[in-house]
Amino acid sequence: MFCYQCQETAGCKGCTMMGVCGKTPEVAAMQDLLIYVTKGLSAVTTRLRAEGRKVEPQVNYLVTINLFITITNANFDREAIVERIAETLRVKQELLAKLQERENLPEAALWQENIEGFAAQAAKVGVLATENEDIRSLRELITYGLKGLAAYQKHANVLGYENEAIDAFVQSALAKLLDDSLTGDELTALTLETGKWGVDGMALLDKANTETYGNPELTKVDLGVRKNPGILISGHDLKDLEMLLEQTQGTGVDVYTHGEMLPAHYYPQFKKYSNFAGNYGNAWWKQKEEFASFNGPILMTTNCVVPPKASYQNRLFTTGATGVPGCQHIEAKADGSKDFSAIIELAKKCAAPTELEQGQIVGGFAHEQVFAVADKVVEAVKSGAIKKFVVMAGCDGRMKSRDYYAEFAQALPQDTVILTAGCAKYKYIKLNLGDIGGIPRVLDAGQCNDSYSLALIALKLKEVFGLSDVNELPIAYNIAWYEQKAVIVLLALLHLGVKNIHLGPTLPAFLSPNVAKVLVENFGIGTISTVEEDIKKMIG
Ligand code: FS2
Ligand code: SF4
Repeated sequence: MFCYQCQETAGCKGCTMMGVCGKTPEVAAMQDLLIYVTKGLSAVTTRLRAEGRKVEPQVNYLVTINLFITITNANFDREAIVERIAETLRVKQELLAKLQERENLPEAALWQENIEGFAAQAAKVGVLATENEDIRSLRELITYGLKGLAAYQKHANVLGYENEAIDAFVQSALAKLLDDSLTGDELTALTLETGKWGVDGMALLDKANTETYGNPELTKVDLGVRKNPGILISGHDLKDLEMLLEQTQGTGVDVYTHGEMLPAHYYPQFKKYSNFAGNYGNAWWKQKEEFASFNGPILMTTNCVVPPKASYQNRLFTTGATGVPGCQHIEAKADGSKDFSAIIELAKKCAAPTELEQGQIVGGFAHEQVFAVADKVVEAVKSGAIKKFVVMAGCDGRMKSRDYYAEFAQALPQDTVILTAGCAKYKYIKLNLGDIGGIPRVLDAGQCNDSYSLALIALKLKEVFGLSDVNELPIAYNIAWYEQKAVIVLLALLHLGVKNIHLGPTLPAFLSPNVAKVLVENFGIGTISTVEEDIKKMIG
């Protein structure tokens, strides 16, 4: 196996024996093959569109779910991935038959095998199949950006929001990754174009979320526990949460959020559920302890899943793109609805959660909530009460080096405000960093996709202050990354013209020295050093 798609990759180079995340070589091989056949399918759909034919939404969904499944910590179930490969080959074969012109299609578009032939082909089509280090780096950078974009597309799609142009781009870009004639410059241009579509994808999801559930608003979320048995729901899928809340009404079972599901509490629509009890625990990597002490069932709607301990494996359920062998997977019915009764019945037999902490988290500072207090914010900047904003969005992770982010947040001067989104927030959101004239010093916009809100807030401030360039704002970017959704967020920020982003705790292993040089020279991308040095560099 060879995988270097996430920040925790072995030795900051690549996982070759076993994933640090727990991914086995067998699962890695099938994920490589799933990407390969999805590129092949995309070459066919791209040709169909060029011939003026419509590609059905179901085919677009197949591409997005396939990409999503291969994101770090989403799916560890080899059999489930094998099924996806077989299904993708079946759909591709049908579409191939509709093409008028089959000449010059890439090999991946024509490759067809039964399950017995999967392992041999997987060994030929992994990341290292591209020999040139820089071309490989650009191809993977684009692939990872597309995986992140696909995850956001999937969430928008389940809420009934579509943008065929994004699907067409994703598929045409996947097809281009099979084209050996593309130069480094052409792939660099495609990387930046992926960022443009990343902005569109996040805008679509923002519209889907806010039109369906209302605009996030200032909210206090309880961290303690109640006396009823509970279900813990994690990941990013708000539709799954809505269905679970509906189905638990009147059952005597409470629902708690974990990890990236915390920001669901900020949406007005979810406040009507009296059994929506609060947030339990922290970021994804603390699952093993926190799922054990939760006592009740856990529903993982997306990554990040940590392969479970035996003590709670029978309480862990997966759905959507996630999968863990030995855990029950809840599939959507044809109309998109899901039956969570098995989870609810199990919850009724479980003890209430063991309390980890008490208190509250304050959040809900997505674009509309910040715009609502824009006058106050602008006044605080003008008076000098706020000297700088620091965007600290992104991901959390288990490496000790990430303690840097908690220390950095604590070392920031009192006249700075942290803008955050994603699970990175767990490093400092409970530190009681205070407020500036009623404005909390940590403004949480929501999930990682809500980094889009932070970009809108920056653009609004640029407008209010009459600036011509977003980089003239008193904003520093100190972003923590882990998996591929952070890649699309980064490419989106680059597309919006944001420069001098610090990316840590390490730069991606998939950036070759030459590709990293292009990012440094054109966008001023850098990484982190020590808290003291970085405070000097970023805050001055
Ligand atoms: Fe955190 Fe994991 Fe949000 Fe990532 S829970 S690292 O999936 O997308 O951020
Ligand atoms: Fe390694 Fe990350 Fe790939 Fe898992 S996702 S195998 S930890 S690089």
